Amino acid sequence: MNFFRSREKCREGGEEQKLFEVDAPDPGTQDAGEGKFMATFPYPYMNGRLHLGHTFSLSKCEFAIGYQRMQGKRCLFPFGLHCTGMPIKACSDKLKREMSEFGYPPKFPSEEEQQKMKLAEAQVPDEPVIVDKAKGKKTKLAAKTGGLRYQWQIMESLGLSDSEIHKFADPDHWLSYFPPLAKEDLQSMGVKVDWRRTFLTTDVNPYYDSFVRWQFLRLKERDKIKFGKRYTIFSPRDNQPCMDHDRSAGENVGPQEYTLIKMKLLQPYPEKLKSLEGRGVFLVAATLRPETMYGQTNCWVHPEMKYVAFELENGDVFISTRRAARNMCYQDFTKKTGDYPVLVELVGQDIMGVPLSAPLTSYKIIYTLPMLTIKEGKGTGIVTSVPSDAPDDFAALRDLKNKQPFRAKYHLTDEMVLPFEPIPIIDVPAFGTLSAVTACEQLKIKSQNDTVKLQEAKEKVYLKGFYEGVMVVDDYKGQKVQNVKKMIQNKLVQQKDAVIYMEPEKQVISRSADECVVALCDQWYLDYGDAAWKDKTRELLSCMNTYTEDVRRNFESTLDWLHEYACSRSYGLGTKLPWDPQYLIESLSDSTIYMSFYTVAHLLQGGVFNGSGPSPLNISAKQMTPEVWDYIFFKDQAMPKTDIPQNTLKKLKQEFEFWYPVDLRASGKDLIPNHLTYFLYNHCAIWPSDKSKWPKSVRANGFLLLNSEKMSKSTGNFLTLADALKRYSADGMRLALADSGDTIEDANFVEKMAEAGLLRLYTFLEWVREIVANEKTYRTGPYTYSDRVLIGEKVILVFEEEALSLLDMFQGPQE
Ligand code: ANZ
Repeated sequence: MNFFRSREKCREGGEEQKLFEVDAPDPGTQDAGEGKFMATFPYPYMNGRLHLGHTFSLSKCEFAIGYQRMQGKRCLFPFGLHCTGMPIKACSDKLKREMSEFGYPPKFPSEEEQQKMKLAEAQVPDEPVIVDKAKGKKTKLAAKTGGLRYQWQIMESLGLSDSEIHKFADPDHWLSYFPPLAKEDLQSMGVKVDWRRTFLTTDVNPYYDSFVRWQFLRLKERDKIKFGKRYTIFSPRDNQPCMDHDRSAGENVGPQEYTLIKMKLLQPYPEKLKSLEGRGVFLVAATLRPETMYGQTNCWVHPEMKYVAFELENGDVFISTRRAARNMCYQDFTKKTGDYPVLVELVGQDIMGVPLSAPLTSYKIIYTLPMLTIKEGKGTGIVTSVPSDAPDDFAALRDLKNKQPFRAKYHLTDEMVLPFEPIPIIDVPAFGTLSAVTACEQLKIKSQNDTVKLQEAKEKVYLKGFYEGVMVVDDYKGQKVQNVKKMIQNKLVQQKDAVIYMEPEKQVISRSADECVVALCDQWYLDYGDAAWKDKTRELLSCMNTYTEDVRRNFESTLDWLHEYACSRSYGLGTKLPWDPQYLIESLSDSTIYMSFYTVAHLLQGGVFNGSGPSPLNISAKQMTPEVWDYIFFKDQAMPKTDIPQNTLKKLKQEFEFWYPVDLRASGKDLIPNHLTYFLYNHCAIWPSDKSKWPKSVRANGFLLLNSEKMSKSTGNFLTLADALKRYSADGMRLALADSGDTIEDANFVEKMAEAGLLRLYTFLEWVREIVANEKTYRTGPYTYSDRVLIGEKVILVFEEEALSLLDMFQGPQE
């Protein structure tokens, strides 16, 4: 009985695989099927084995393909493997460094020594480490921070021996090692994949490489790719932009813009700053509310926080935290990018009670005063105070006014504090012209330590202030806050009283364990902010099935904020930009329309991952010119000039025409704000007027929990695909996957479910074996009435409408 042969047996015979090798029907032949269905899963990154999380998402394609096949459709499930980007190269470089420093096999310092080194490193968290690839010394820091483990030890934990590990110092080794394992694991799971179409990305595969170059040439011609200085999340250690895939923390975090208010230090300079006499020295405060600068009464510094006075390009001096200075030196503030010359190191108390001149406020002189809730990780650590509109500021100023000992503690005189009253600048309906004061009174806030109530007060007044607030200061009397915010910011910048400053919205850590900054970088970028392109993508979204409204809303909100996206980089693996080959195309940019490559991959590249086998249609990668790709992918193209025979070209085009568009793309929901949105954008850019090539549906699932807990390598609650197969067999695992969950909420793989499923299958198999073995002992002869009822019922269940006509076939000999 064929049905019960094991997957292994089928695989050995090659039957199962061949079953899923599907081509477009020959032209002119009547296709008996009910149409076609193509499902794709984002090709996984080849720096390790596939795990159960991958398996869960790809099972959505697998099950859809199974279902659609039963509907009689011609179904295609192709499966590529991604190698583009930084991590593989970064890991192989780490191995190289570890071997050069610790020998082969490496003798690492003991845990205790590592701990000490880590502590020593932690002393200088803000020091930028310049990566000098030629010299091993400085870069070795990169290999060690962020955990005690060395790359070598990580490889050991994958079960690799020393003699194998050293080979991974060559990035190409990763590309020959992991892809066959991915394929083997997936085959053991029995996925319905057409393996002839599998490929690797990067220039190790000249066919894919040529395809991506074609895509980028066309994007550039269509003005989708631009060049210029952009604010980008950047890793000083790696000396290049740090995109989502290259981060160990801070996914989807972008640059946050602040207005940096320059508060000029007045004479006499404090002791510590005497050496700067004669220079323009500014305390700089980061604010999101430039329109409130009319109401400044003082400037906050944290008495114990460390600050630096550093030199700007024009010779002026700024005072801020090191962290902020490090950001500024990548934004053209200082003479040399990446360098902020520190003139004086300070703590807050060194600059307490100093006189300042601040822009727009009616107080000619204001003073620095202490605030203990200033955060080190935000802005510059210097905060301007607007007690009329900021509850925190009002509470802190009132504390100082009410408590003489508090003033004395920080050596402040009464004149620095007592004369300063909140200035009415904005009228907020229901709160009046001193909204922060009103809110603090209403909530009975006693001091700056009432943090919970202060938070509530801020929530109350900020939103209302922004949407409904009206200016009362002379310059902008009667105008809405919303409308003047940008105008006032521009005015401050033009008067040189403020500058624009950027920093990551939240902390971003690169995979090389570096805290990232925002840098102005010359780069090629995809202009996802372009209004026309965005509108087209919205149009695509409106005709696409997202299965749930959640997913659609998620796409919509991404479209609202998405802007330029840097697509070039200088380190890693990938395809070179055709017109500027010093750059590589990064991993979220070479992965947007590659599903179209699947339709022809098996005809171009030999059945080997990187296309190094003989080409089935005898086409070399060199022959795949941009015009040939145009012919395959675009409607109504004339035959290109090429020595590829016309029939061969037609065959390629026909495969594409038959399989495209993608009917289903399934992935984790975390890819909606990046990969999946880029996927939509790029389909619009490449096929702007041929909607028949636009994706039909995207299905996004939640994360997979394992036995109701987060999957994590570090806690051990983790299963690779190979582990799961070993434990539960393909069928046990597949049953539990199907049962894990179907929505955008987190799904749950329950091991008991897999075991129970396996047991039930086993019992069923035993029962069948028994029945088959005892076949001889059963009643034979003509069908009884009951036999026919039973058969009839089965047929109805299986075929429903067609049942009646089919019943004739089961008449059998009459009683
Ligand atoms: C003037 C102002 C007026 C402010 C006003 C607020 C309201 P979010 O929105 O959380 O990003 N700030 C800046 N750096 C800070 C730091 N290191 N620690 C604590 N507070 C800091 O906060 C931005 C606002 O928080 C900034 O805008 C600044 O106060 C303060 F009616 O400036 B604001």
